[in-house]
Amino acid sequence: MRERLRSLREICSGAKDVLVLIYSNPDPDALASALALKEILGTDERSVHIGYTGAVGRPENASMIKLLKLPAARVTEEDAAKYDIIAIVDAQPQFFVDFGLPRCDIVIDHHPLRDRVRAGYADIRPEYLSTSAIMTEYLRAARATVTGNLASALYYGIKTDTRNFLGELGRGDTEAIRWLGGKADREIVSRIEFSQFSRESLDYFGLALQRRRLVNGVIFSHLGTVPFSDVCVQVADFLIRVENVYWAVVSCVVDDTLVVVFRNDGIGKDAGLLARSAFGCIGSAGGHRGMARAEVKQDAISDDILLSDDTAIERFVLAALTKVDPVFAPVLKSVGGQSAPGIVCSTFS
Ligand SMILES: [Mn+2]
Repeated sequence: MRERLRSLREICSGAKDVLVLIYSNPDPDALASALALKEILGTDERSVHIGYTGAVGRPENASMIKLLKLPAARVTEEDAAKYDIIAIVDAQPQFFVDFGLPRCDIVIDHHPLRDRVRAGYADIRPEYLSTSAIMTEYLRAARATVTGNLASALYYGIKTDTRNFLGELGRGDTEAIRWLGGKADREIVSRIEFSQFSRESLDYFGLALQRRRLVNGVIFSHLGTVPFSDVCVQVADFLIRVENVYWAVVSCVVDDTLVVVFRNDGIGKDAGLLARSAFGCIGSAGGHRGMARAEVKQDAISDDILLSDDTAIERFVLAALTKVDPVFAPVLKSVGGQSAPGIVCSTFS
């Protein structure tokens, strides 16, 4: 670690402005890792800024930023271009699809390596479940001051990425958890954890329950227009936990996009395949066996089906699903829709 720390600092020698960049919407592991890197690289002569390319979505992430006073802000491509050094944490340059990276000097991440990373300094450890655990090692090697806030951020970052320490923890993760455990402020951590739902989201939960269709273990609910698709995800995560439900599909409309979120009980089903087969040829769709998501723009849907028409969208979504899997047919029937023969999207998309 000493050697790594030395080369990491060497890359930054002479740099006055460093940007720690988080790809897309900031999540706890990325935020905590960025804060740790700021602590390691910041000096009297060098300022380190934390920026993200997306937006703060989930209420617990907003609450983490607020409670831990995290100095993170959204950055544009133009902003990023002004820095001497750009460091990426919890992501790799190849992940950046809708953001033109002006440069990339440092990469510290735990995701599997997708492609060779071109950066002055790269530390990628797929055997770790979080970047926060890697950053904890840097802090320890640097003998840096770890405040209660920084320890809490890292502890929560690991907790989130390991799904409450339940993942297959490696030695690095376990050691970081042990070390941070005594330093993190448990009260702040639980306050962040208990802000999972925004007050506004309660209205959509109400709507979701009212509009739910539950037939033979398949539950479907269309929320109509919502401000953020996160609420759609939260409702789906909730509905799949209902007894004897093995498929939960929740749809909503955000701006000009229909979002469909899939969850199942994980037994002999493939949510990603279903999403791709039903919507892959008219929009973007994908995911894992247990959870998936599809997004379809209004332009890709025929003119007589408007995203603002809740009944038409319910039938449209369920008809597309029924074409792929007949388990959705009874739900489609319950909304007055009819299954029509049609082409199933390529399952290889
Ligand atoms: Mn992570």
